[in-house]
Amino acid sequence: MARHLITSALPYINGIKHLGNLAGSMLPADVYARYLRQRGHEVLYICATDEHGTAAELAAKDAGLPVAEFCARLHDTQKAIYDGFSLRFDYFGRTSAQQTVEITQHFARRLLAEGFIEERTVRQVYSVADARFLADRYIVGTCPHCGYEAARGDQCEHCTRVLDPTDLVDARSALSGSRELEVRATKHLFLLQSKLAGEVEAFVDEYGKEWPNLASSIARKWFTEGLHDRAITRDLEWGVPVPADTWPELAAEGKVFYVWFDAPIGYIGATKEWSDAAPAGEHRDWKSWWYDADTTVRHTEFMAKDNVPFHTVMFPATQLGTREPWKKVDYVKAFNWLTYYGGKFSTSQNRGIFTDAALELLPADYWRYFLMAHAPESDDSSFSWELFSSVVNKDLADTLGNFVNRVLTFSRKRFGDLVPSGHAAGEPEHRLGTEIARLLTEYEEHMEALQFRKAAFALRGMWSAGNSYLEEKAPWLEIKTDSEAAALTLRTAMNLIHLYAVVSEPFIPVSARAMREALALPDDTRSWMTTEEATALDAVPAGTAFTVPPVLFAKITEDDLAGYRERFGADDA
Ligand code: B3M
Ligand code: ZN
Repeated sequence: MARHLITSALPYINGIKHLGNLAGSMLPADVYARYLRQRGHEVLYICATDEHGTAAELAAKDAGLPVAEFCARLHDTQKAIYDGFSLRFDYFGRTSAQQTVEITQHFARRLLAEGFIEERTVRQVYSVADARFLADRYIVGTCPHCGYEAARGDQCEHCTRVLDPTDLVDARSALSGSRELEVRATKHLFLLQSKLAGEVEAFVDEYGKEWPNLASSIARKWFTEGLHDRAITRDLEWGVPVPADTWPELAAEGKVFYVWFDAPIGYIGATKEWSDAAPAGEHRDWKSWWYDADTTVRHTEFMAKDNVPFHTVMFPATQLGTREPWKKVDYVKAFNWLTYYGGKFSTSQNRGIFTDAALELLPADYWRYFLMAHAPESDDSSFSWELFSSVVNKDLADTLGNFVNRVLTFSRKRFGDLVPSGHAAGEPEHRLGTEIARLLTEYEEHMEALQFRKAAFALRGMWSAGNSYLEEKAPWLEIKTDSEAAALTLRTAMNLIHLYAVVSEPFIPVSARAMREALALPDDTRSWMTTEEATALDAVPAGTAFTVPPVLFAKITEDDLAGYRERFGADDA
C-alpha cells in the first residue's frame, strides 16, 4: 500500500474549458485516483484554478468585472462543471488563496538566501497615462511584418511572429489606449536557472527514466538548448506580491510574481488549503505529502504536453534551489492533443465542445468513457460526432447497457425479483470465469501503467465476454426445455453485472453505482474483485433481491447526430 499524491494541471481561470483540456489532465487523473482508492491505496487528488497572469486580467476586463470577483465567479463555475463530470478531487483550491501566496513568497526568500535569485535592471515600456510599466501583452500596435493592427507586444496573432514591444508601429497601451509610452529602466527578479542546470538534468536523468517518452523527451530538449535565467516578476495588478520585507523597492512598485512561478506552487498551496479545511476532529497533514515526505509517497502529475517543460524543468529547479526537502514529481503522465475533426478546438470560430455544453447534452459517463477510450496518449486523437456516437452506441448502449437491461428484465419476468438458483456452474461458466479473470488482470496491468486506452479496451472486453456468453447460452431458449439451466445463465450474468459495477467505476462512476444498486447485496462494501472472485463469479448468491434500473445509456440517433454537427460545427472537409 502506497500513499499516492495525484495532481492534474491547474485549469486556467480565464474561461470555461473545452473537452480537450479535460481529456488531457483532470479526467485521467480522476480515473487513476479512483482506481487507486479502490485498490486500497491512500490517495490525495489535488487540483485548483490557476488564477494569475495577464490572461486573467484581460478576461476580467472583457467581462467588465474586477479581477478578484471575476476569478471567484469563474472558480465556482468551473468547480460546478467538474462536479458534473464526477471528478472527485480531495480538494479543488485556488492559486490566489493565501496559502499559495505565502508558500510562493517563502520559496522566493529561500531562493534568494541560497543565491538563486538576483535583481536585474531591464528596460521596459512605461505608460505615463496608466502610471505603470506594461507587460508585453499589454502593449498593442501594428505588426511591422504583416501590418495587422492589433498585434500584441509579445506576438502577432495574425502572422504568429514573435515580437518585442518596441517593434510595434503606433504602439499604445491595451489598458487605456494611450500612446504616451516611454522605455524606462526597471528592476525585476531573475531565477538563476543556469546555476541549477546540472542538478535539474541529474533529476531528469534519475526520475525521468520511468516517465513516458513524451514527457522525458520534452524535458531533455531543454537541456540541449541550455537552461537560461528567467525573469520571475511582472508588472501586474493581480498576482502574488513580491514580499515587501525582502524586496521593498520592487514591492513598492507593485511587482508580482510571474504566473508560472506560483502556479506549480499552487499544488502545494492547495494541499495546505485542504489541510486547513479539515473538519473538527480530523487531522490533515499537508506537509507529510510535500515536505520531507516519507518514501512511500508517490507523486503523479497529469498534463498536456505544452505544460511539460514547466513541470519537469522549471518547477524542479525552483524546488531544488530552495535547498529544502520538497517532494518532487515521480511520474509525469503527459498527453497529446485532442483535436476536433483534426483541427484545433477554437472558441472564436465556434469549433469544438466546451465542458458546460457537453454536460447539457449528455451525462458525464458518456464523455468520460469516450474521452478515455480515445485518450490522446501515443498520438493526437480526433473527436468527431460520428466516432463519438458510434462508440457510445456500440460500447455503452449495446455492449454494456443492453446486457444489463436484458438480463435483469428477462430474469424478473421468468423468475421474479430474486436472483434465481438453478444448476451448478458448468463448463461454459468456467470458461467465462477464466476469460474474465484474464481480462481483469490485463485491465489492472494497464491501469497500473497509466495506459488508459488499453485499460478501456480490456474493460470493454469484459463487457463483450458477457454478451458472448449470453448468446451462447441463450436463456430465452433454455427456459423452454430446462428452466434450471436458464436460471444458472441468468445468475451468472447477474454476477457479471456486479463485477462490471465494481471494476467499471473509475471510468463510469454514475452508471457503475446504478448497476451496483440494482442488486441488493447485504452490506456490499467490496471495492475490487480478486482473480479468484472473478473466476468464480459467485459473489451474488441466488436469492439476492434485485430491481431493474432505467436504461443505462440511451442511443444517439441520426437526428441527434445531425443536430450536434450543426450546432457545434463539423467541417470535416
Ligand atoms: N494553467 C494550464 C494552461 O492553462 C496551466 C497549468 C498550470 S499547472 C501548474 O495551459
Ligand atoms: Zn504580423
